[in-house]
Amino acid sequence: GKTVYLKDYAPPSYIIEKTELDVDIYKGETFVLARLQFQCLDERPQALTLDGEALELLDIAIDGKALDSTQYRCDHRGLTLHNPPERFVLTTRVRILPEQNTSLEGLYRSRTIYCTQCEAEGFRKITYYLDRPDVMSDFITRVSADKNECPILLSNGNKIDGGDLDGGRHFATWHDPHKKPCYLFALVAGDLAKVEDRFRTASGREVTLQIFVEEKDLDKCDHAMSSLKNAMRWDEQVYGREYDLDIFMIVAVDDFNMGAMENKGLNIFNTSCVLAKPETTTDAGFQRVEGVVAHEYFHNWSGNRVTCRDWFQLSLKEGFTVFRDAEFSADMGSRTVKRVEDVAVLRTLQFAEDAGPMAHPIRPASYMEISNFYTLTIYEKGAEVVRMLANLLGPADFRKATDLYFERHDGQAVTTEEFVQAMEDASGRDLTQFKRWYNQAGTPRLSVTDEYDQEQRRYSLTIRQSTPATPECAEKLAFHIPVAMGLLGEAGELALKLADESLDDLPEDNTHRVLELTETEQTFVFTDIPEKPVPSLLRGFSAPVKLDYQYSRADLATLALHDSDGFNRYEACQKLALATIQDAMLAYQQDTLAEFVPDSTLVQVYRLLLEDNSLDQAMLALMLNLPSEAYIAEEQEVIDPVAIHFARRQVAAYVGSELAELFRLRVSAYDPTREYRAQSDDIALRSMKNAALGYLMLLPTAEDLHLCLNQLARANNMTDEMAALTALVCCEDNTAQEQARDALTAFYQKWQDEPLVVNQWLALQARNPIPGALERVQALLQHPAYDGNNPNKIRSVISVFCNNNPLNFHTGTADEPDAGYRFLAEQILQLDSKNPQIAARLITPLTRWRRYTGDRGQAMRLQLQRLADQPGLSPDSYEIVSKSLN
Ligand code: DPP
Ligand code: ZN
Repeated sequence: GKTVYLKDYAPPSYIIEKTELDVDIYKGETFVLARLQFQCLDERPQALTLDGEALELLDIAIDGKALDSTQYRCDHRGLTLHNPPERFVLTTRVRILPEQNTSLEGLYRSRTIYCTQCEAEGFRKITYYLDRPDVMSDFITRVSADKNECPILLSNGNKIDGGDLDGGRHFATWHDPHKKPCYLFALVAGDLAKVEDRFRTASGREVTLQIFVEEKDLDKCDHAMSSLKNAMRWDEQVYGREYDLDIFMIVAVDDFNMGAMENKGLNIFNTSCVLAKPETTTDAGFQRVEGVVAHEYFHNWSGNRVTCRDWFQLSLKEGFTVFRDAEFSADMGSRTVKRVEDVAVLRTLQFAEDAGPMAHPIRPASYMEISNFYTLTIYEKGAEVVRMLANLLGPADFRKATDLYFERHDGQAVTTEEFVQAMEDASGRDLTQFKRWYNQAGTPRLSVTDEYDQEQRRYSLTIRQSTPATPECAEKLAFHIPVAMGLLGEAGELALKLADESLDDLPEDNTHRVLELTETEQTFVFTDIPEKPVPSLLRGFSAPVKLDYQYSRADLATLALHDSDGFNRYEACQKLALATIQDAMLAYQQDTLAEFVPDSTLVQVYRLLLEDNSLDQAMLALMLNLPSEAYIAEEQEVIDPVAIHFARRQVAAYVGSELAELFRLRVSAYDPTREYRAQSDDIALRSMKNAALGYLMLLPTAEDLHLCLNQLARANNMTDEMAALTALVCCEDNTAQEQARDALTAFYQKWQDEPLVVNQWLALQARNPIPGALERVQALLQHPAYDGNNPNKIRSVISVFCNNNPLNFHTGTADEPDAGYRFLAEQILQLDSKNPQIAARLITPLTRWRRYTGDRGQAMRLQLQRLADQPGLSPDSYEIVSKSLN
């Protein structure tokens, strides 16, 4: 593997002013004619190398004159022109094989549709080019294909020409008036149906909106379309950003490595992120469609109009755009719910990444394969860093700063430095220290201690920060960390005054402060505090850190029931549940789990919450949700997945039986024929009712089983149908198990023609914790519903089993405890030569081997070694394997 370093960045020696492509699609082969207008920027180099992979060069000419073999050189990485002129037109003609392209990068075929994926470095599989984001060009693309097979021909920008050709073929020509890097290029050809709508921008321009899908999916486009219009309006109102072309197109394809792609004017989506209707799509699915449609749309400004100079800057567009889409979703639904869901992902998956061998800062200093860096760190932690900036600046200055950023850099390819510079210039704040968030990896840990002085009525909080070593850096400098907080007393929130604040400066809401931690250790002193308070710390999860404070269970109950900050109420529940589960883990290790009775505080708190009618039901469901096995694992020094599973289950069963009456009320009070709406209050009702059902089905009575089967039979939407099926399938009760087998078969028969529903059916079985999962998963791989070339299917079965079924993945089979690890390695090896991007992603669970006890860790390591020893392993997989073994 060859490593690329940020410090080696050099601007391109040539730009490509104009790019003209003729893409002629035939059965089995496609011809790409490229005319590129090159212009040297400074001193003329001796050679110019263009990127190109898997291309068969047929013709090559400069300024119309064919080159002889002394004038260029071609290899498997690209094309080198010797002694190129200062300014010239390069014409190349290549042959490519989309039908055989299983990597799903470049031009490929998904079912009947030809489509492209160019980010990050896929364009080089279409033609020879300067495939780097700081080369921005004007694109004219002419596509031709058989008219019957491909009646729809699309590319970026506006359609400027089209018509029939000989031999039953036709063509369309598209021009994109905005200069763009080639990673934003897109082309689609196929037999597609469309839904069309219109949007009038704030300045009164009419934009045509089109969603292209296979005919059978026309009934699943409404939600994406309304989400798109909401996103367009929101970006005008919140960021002052208007859309800039006459047409905006979305195309749905079934085979896609990512969720979706923001190509200029022609977004290409994984069907899983665009299609939705109540019968086939869960509430989570609806919310995902809304979020991803908005995310890709928002990229039009944060990514396309202002793009990245190089791929080290990926978080410039991704972190910012995730922050934008999260705020959009918060405004469309429930803000606290959205925050809780995002933080849960961040601090299980991203924190684990930050503590593992692939840890990297949100602006990495090096990489081997850029597609391995589309990570939770770049996206989710990147978004947290933008969120901290937004909170430090406040709404008015943050808006000033983003306006400045967009205006100053419109049409440019820039770095994260320029983003922070705009924040500094607009606000006058010095963000020098804050910038360490961009360069240092690892999750900071805050240890908080406090002291109350009754006589002086002073309360002091001492906060220490430390960040563990990560592969790129052992010694960390102190971060600038905003800690939002308040203090709870007997009668409620206390008025706050820091010792160095003057009475005139006190904010209007005097019960809330943001402490800015900049030193390794700092003490904040509050005066005139009448009693020893319970501190509510890191409200709203104001920074991506771990926080330790020795709360008593009574303190946690106080916060869970009375904090004004919704996030911290949830957080207190999580901490309380975590402590209870940790007690149970201790019992497990001492072989006394069967007799273990949990501390009653948790159930007392849950009961009071359930009886509080004023609570948002979605928040209630989240507060009652025990920490996930992944989150519990993230909190363990050495991970014991078996203890975690059984301890968590024991606590869940206890909660379920103690509160059974209240849960039963929730389930039976719900009318399953109630009309489905994907609105947050309805989603909230369903989520609480289904959480209740989940608890009841841990140790179901005959009545509970009946409630579950009734819901399964009568549900008019996939959320309720899937919740009932899940509760049934994961229930260990013998009667339930018999019912579950029939229900799974019936469900498949009912939904076999809906691939996205079949994916959910596969995923449910892959994550079912009941012993025997590996055998079940192996059987699923032989099922007609499975397709080993389709990323969504691979994710639904293999990823879900290895990531979301820790008990079975880590215990294997009765005879072979390492069978899960070997299974994963075999799947990776099979996939690696076909689709290296997806293969490399599958490796993640094995990379965590150091966190597990001796035998397990070594068995995981052995499989990594097996991958490392494989001749011809892809660079993608090699990078992850080699870094993990180091
Ligand atoms: N498709 C990915 C995203 O939108 C990469 N840009 O985040
Ligand atoms: Zn993105």
